[in-house]
Amino acid sequence: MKNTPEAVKADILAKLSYAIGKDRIVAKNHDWLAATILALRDRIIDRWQEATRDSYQAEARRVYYISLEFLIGRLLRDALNNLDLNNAFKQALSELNVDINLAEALEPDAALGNGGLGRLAACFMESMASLDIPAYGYGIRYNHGIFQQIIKDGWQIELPENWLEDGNPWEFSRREAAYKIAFGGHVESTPGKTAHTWHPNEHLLATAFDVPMVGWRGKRVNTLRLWGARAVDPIHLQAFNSGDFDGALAGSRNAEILTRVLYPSDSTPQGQELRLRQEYFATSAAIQDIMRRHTQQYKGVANLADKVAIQINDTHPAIAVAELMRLLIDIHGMPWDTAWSTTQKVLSYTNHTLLPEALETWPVGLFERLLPRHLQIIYAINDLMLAEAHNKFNADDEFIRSVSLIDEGAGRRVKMGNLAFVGSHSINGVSALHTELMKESVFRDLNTLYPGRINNKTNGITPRRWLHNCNPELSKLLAEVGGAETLDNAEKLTQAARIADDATLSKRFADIKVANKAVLAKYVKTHMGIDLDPTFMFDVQVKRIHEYKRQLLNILQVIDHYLAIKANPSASFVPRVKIFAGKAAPSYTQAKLIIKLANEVANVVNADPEVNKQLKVVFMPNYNVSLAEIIVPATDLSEQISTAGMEASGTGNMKFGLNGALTIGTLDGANVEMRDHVGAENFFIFGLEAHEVERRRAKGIDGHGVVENSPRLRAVLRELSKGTFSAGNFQQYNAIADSIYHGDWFMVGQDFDGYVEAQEAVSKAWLQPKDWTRMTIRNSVNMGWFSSDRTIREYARDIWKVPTN
Ligand code: D6G
Repeated sequence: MKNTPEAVKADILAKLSYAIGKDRIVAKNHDWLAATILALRDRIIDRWQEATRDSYQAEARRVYYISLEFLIGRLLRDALNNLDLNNAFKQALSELNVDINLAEALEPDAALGNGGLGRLAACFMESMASLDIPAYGYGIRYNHGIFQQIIKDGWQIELPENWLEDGNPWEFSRREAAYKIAFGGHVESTPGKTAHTWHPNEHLLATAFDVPMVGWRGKRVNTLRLWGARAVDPIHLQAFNSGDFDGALAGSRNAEILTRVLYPSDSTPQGQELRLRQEYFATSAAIQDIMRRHTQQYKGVANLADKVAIQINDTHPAIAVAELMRLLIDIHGMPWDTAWSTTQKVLSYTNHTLLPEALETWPVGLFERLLPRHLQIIYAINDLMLAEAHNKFNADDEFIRSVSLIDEGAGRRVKMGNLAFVGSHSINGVSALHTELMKESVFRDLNTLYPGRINNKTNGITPRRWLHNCNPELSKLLAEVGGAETLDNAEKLTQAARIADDATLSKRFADIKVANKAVLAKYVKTHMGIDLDPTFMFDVQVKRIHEYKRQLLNILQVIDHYLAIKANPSASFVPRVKIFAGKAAPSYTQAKLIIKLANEVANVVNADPEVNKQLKVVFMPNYNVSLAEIIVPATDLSEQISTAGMEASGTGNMKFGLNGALTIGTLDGANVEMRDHVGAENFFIFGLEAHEVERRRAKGIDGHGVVENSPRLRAVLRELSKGTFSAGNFQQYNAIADSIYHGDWFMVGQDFDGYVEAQEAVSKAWLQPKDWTRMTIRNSVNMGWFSSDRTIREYARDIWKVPTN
């Protein structure tokens, strides 16, 4: 296939006519987008098939990444750049009088994820293809990705997001990959036999939709397989004909509900059950597909552990342990011990959080009702493990309670984190600090029982999307100075360090930032009507809204700054724009109140002529991957200010650093390693450290005392209760003040003064533009280690035992 602009142009026109059915005289931008994607897709498919052939012929070990989230965002730009077809397509389209940017903006942002965990899965898919690993992603084809956020009167409102409404030209439905997923019923056992027969009372079908994942320079194209749900019998005709329309369509309805939304709210028992059903659905379909592919090729499962490596992304797919055991024993007739050692060799688990509420547990009753055979298997694994604990250590009750797969307190529950741990040969954390804390806290006793399984794999980001695609001018400069190989190996970006010592190059570096800020300012003006001045410092905190991420700390500091300006309006302050964006979980009331506060502070600040010449505040609605691609390159200061010990890694921190933002942050997650790489003198650290947080919590915190000791915080909280940001409603933010006064769990009060001081240090640094630029360059060129290529090489070497290229 030719890739000249002429050839591309002819192909796009052919697609427009024969696939879309439109003449160019009436074609709209969405038609051009579809025709462009189809023309590009043809250029991907050959490589895709080659990769499929290659993995069959080479009999190589395949890697499977099971994740309930894949936040892939738009795919057009990624694929164009990774195949080096950007210019050819741009020229072809411009000859057709189509603005590629306008067409591209119509591509839906595939938001099959919530935040960092899902975006990590997407970066990993790209890196696995770029490193030539035969890898498959498995997830769910949710009809509605993460909700669309609008802000009304300062409050978050959730609207459904309809990314599939107009079809998805990237996906291929694979009818041959359809699996029965069962629920409920009972289990039949035969005395003396390990294999059992499960008689479920409910079935539905999982059907595959494949999306190609293109690696850098088109090295390899892998598959992201997303499962849709269908009823086994879409309609019971007899019931329908007898007038029972609801009953006739119940199967279809149940199947449809299953993949409707990502993260059904689990505040109701129905929502909880649906989530467990989703998890089992996706995991069972993936494991059945893996077994199908393997047996098709190797005519049996004896060598499964040699040929298959499955990564469980967080606890959501942890049921894989019991499902793989079930299939090996009940369907393939493997003896228990062989099945167990096979399962452990095949599976590995990534832990993403130490927050107890995020380490899933399911009521035993629910489990028994939906997955009776799996519960039996889990009990059997538990019995064997607890016996081992007794034999090895003469374990006491507390130890047994901690390692057990069943939580016997307040209603019996199955502990999915523990299940994933015992069923895996590798359990990894996502930053050095997080991994250490994991060993000391959640998995302390399991780590004693099974030492050596816990290891660290610090997260990473793909430099293709997060530098080359979103910040092409900076990518060009870095490659020009550091060498073209920096594009292939981001760790070589250090070769561009001399930019910092060269006045002309430094100026170019700084100018690129200003140009990116102008693009963001224009976006904000168009979408929100707010004027931003690109010479202000762009101080940004964008991520999910959560108390531990402490957007509140940031907003309180904004109020402190506002009060300082009001007290002395003629003084000159470093001009800043405070930018916030992020979604709060629909049932997370406190997080939604924080969004309200951010918006109201923005309204007051932006409308006050005494203040808005030196300070602006913006809350950008509907944060998603595409918005991040505009914000990240335009950021001067990156806010990574979580309560120490609570952010497992973070990946936003890396994206900003790579694009030349300075970080203000706590010693949490990957911030610690980032500071080590870029040098403490180029990083603004403040606040309590993880062990101190733990110590204070254990001792108990006098919130009133904390506020008493900080006059500035006191003044800020007084302002909240005066109704300045709530049109005179004095009670509006009581819950926020209470969170500090009553225990200050997230250390917002205790870190406030330190944060304000660190912000003052930032302002001081900004006043020395040459030094500031030097620091930003040092941050950018030293971030290459945080490439997801490095992370994936480590997974491949230490966990999956597969080669990389
Ligand atoms: C992907 C890539 C395509 C291949 C298909 C089925 O869509 O080339 O034919 O998967 O492959 P298996 O699932 O049968 O391995």
